[in-house]
Amino acid sequence: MTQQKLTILDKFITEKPEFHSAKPNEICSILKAVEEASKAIHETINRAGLVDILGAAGSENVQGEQVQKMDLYANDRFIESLKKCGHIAAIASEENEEIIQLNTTGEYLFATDPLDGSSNIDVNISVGTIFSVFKRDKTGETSADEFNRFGHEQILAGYVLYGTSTILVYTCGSGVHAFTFDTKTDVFALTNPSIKTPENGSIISFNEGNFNTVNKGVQSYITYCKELNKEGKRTHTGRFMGSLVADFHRNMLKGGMFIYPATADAPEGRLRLLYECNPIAMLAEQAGGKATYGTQRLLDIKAQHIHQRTPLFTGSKNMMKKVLQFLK
Ligand code: AFP
Repeated sequence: MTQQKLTILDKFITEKPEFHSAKPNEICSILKAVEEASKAIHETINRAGLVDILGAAGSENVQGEQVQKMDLYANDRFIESLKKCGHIAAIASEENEEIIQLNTTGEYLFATDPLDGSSNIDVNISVGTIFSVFKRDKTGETSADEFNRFGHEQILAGYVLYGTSTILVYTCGSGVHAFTFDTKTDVFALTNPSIKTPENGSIISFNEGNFNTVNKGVQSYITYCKELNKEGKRTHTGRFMGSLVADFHRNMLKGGMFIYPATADAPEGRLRLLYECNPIAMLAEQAGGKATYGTQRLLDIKAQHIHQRTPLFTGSKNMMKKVLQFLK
C-alpha cells in the first residue's frame, strides 16, 4: 500500500476562504477544537471493552434517555476543547439540560450531540458527533434564547463519524468536505472534497418498527418503496442502523433517503432540531440534496428551545421530490 499525499484539515481551512460572516482564523480554531475532542473520543471508542467505558452511566438525560458512559466522556472532551479555543460563548449539548457558559467574549454558539447513537457502542456499531455553529450578535453572558435561531443562519455544521475509520465532515456554506483521521500521522487528511450526493438513490432508511404509528402519507411512501418493478425485482433497499450519522453519511455518498417522521410515541419527531437535524440538513443541502420536516424546508424552522424535536426527511433530490408527493 502506498501512502497518499493528502491535504490536512488545518491547511485546507486556512487556504479556503469560504466563511462568509465568520473570520477564517476563528473557524479554524473551532474546527481544531472539534478535531482535538474527536481524536480523544476516537481513541477511547477504539479501546471500548479494554477500558471501563461501555454501558450505561446510571442516569437519564433531559430527554429521559439512558446516558451511556461514553456520552459523558464525549461531552466532557468537547466542553474542555471548546473552552480552550476561546471563541465559543456557550454550548447547547444533548447531555445538559441548560446551556453551558464558556467565554463571555466568545463570538460563536456551539450546539452538539457529542455522541449520537451511543447505545450502539456496546455492539461495536458506528456512532457520531454532530455539531452546529451560529455567530452571535453580542458579547457577554449567553442566554439560552440566543440559540433560538433559524437553521439557515448556521455558519458551520458537521459531524465526526467513528466508523471503520474516523471521518470529519463539515460545511461552511460552500460545499461539503470529508477528512479521514490518519492514526499514523495523527492528522485529519482530505479524502473527499466537495461531496455531491447522487440525485437519485435506492436506499431507504426508516425504522420499520414505527410503520403502524406514522401518518398515512409516510406509510404510502414506504409501501411504494417496496413495490417491485416489471421484472419482479425490488426497486429500493432498506438500511437503518439507528445511528443517524452513519445512516446519513452512507446515503449522502451512495444516494438515499433518511426518514424519521412524527410517530405515536414521538408526535414531534424523535430527533433534535439544534444539534441533530439542523447540521444534517445544512450538509444535505450543501451536498445537493434536500431536507424537510414534512413538506417544508427544515432550515426555515426557528428554534423555540434548545432541546426541541422535529421530524426529519432528508436525502437525494429526486427521492425527496417523490416523498413530498405522498406527504401533501
Ligand atoms: P441514541 O443516541 O439514544 O442511540 O439515539 C440515536 C438516534 O438519535 C439517531 O442516531 C437514530 O437515527 C435514532 O435515534 C434512532 O431512534 P429509534 O431507535 O427510535 O429508531
